[in-house]
Amino acid sequence: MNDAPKLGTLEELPLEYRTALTTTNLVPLWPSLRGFLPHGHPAPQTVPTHWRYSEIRPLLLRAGELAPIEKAERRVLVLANPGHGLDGLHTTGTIYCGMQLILPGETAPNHRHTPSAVRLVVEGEGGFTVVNGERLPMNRGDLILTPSMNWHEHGHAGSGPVVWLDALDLPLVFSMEASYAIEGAPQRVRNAPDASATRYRRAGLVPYTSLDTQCGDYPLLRWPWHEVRAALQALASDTEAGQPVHLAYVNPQTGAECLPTLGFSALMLRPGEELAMPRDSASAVYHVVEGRIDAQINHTAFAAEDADVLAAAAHAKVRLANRSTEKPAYLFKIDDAPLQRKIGIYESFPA
Ligand code: GTQ
Repeated sequence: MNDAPKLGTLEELPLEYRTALTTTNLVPLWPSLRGFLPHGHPAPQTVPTHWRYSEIRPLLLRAGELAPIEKAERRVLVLANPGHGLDGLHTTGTIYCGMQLILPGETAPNHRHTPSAVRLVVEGEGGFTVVNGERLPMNRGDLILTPSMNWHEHGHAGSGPVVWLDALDLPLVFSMEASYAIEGAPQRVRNAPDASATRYRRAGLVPYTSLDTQCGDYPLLRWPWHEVRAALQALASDTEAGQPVHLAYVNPQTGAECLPTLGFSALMLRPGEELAMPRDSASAVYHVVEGRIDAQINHTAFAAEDADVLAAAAHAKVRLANRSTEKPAYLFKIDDAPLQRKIGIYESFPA
C-alpha cells in the first residue's frame, strides 16, 4: 500500500491549463484522489475530544443570563469537534451534539425539522418535551426521541435548571442540503403523558391491535433511565467478564434501530472493569451517565466523569475502564452504524 505510485500535483500543471480548468468549473481528480480515497483506511477529520460537564455547566448557566429563550429558541452550546472547525457544528462527521438549558417557566417553541434528534437528560426535574402531541417527562438519564419532521417543543414546570444532551443527524442532513425547519403553534396534547411507554411497557409485549394495524414508524418515544439501568444490571449477571454489557435502544414493534440514521445504546462497566470496544466503521459519541471512566481513543487518554462527553471517529480504537472498584459505571453511546448498515458500508473488525 505504501508503495503506491505518487500521483501528480496541481503545481506540476501549467498555470494556463489550471486557469482554463477553473474558468470551466473543472478540477483534475488525480491531485485529490488520495485525499478522497485514502488507501487502506479512512482519514477522519474528527479528533478524539473530551467535553467536561464541569466546564460546560457554568458556561451554559451563563447562557441562561445572556440569551433569553425568545432570542435563542434553543439555548444550546454545541459540542464542536475542533477537527472539523468549530463553526461546522460537527461532534463527529455525522453526529451533532449539544447541551441544552431550559429554565423554569420557559418554553422552547414548537417546531419540526428534517434532521432527527434525541435527548438524554443530564440534570434537573420538571422538564418535559411534547413530541407529536404526546407529553414526555424528562428525568435524568431518560432517552427521548424526536424523529425527523415530528413536532416538538420543550417546557419546564419545575424549579432550577434543566439540562439535556441533544444528538442530531444534522451534519448528515445538512451535507445533503436537506436541512430545514418549520415553526408551529403550540401543540395540543392528544393523549396521556408518556402514552407510548404505557402501550409498549415491556420488551416482547406489544398492543394486540398493533399486529394488524400500522402503528407508525415510532411507536415508542421515551426510555426511562431507571428501566434501562435495571436491564443493564440484569444483563450483567448473564454476561461473562470481559464481554460488554451493552443494550441497544430499538423500535419495540420492529426490533430495528429506533432512528434510521443514528443508533443509541447503553453500556455498563462493572466495578474495575476494562473493555476494548469492538472496533467498527461507525463514528461514536460516549456520554457518561454515572461514574468515572478512563477512556482511550486511539492514542489519546481521557479521564471522564458524570455527564462528560467523548467523541471517537469512524474506525477508532476505543478502550473504556471503570475507575471505581466498588460501583458500576454507565455510559450512553450514539453512533452512525444504522445509516452505514443501510448503505452497505458498515464493517466491524477483529480486536
Ligand atoms: O431542541 O429542537 O440542539 O432544533 C439543535 C436544534 C436542539 C431542538 C438542538 C434543535 C434542537
